[in-house]
Amino acid sequence: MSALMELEKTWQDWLKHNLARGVPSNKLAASLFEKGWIDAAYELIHKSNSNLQIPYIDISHNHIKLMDREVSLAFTCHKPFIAVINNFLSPEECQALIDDADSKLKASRVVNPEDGTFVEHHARTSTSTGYQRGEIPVIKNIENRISELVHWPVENGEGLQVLRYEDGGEYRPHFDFFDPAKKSSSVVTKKGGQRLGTFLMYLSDVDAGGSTRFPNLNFEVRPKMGTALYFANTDLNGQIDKLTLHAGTPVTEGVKYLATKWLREKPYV
Ligand SMILES: O=C(O)CCC(=O)C(=O)O
Repeated sequence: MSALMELEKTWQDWLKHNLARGVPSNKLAASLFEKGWIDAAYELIHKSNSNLQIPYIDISHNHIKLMDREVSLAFTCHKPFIAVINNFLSPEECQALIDDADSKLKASRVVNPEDGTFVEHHARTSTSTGYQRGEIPVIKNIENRISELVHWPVENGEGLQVLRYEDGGEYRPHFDFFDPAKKSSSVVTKKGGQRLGTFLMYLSDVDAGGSTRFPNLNFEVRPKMGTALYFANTDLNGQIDKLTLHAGTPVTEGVKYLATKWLREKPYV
């Protein structure tokens, strides 16, 4: 059953007209979404390959067969777009990332909103290490898998980061997008443009604490080895979405390992 075909003829004509004049499908989908035609909005996005300006996950099925792995959607939210993806990484991949990262970890840093430099900050008390894209085979495979799932080029991804949070370690509420109102925005978007999406992968089970919490949405995702969490930092129109405020809550028992991948608007070179 096609939700797009169910639209009234005037809307179907409106869509045809705007697609023909090159309006990006995500912007047209935003209008359908505002009308409450959510299935039609997603169908339009899924059917548009070339004129989409945002990453997307095909949520039309609960299980998704990727080239090298079958994953499943455990949770989705429409605004902002959020998906929890089970079975994204194998236990061996999680362990390989942990083993490689462990000896390289240093205090994590955040972007200084004043000048765009990276600085240590009490709001982010983990240790971490960053990789070049494709730096080791396991990362290359994971980057290809992310790219296939979110329909976004590998080249638009920042290098993967692996983080370790020990007892009390946290990342206080923050946004991942670059706020155009902040001074640093022009510096940090020079390479790659806006951070459109965040892809988090939990590499370990954690006994207590360490969830990823969205305070403006009143829910949190608990860490589970191999599970991934994706959220769009911008809405369908490409505008930053403040509902994406999120935090890594303090780990209170155990150790949390996480891999983070940020997806940019343009190639990140
Ligand atoms: O640790 C978490 O669960 C959240 C990590 C995070 O917010 C980030 O890397 O941007």
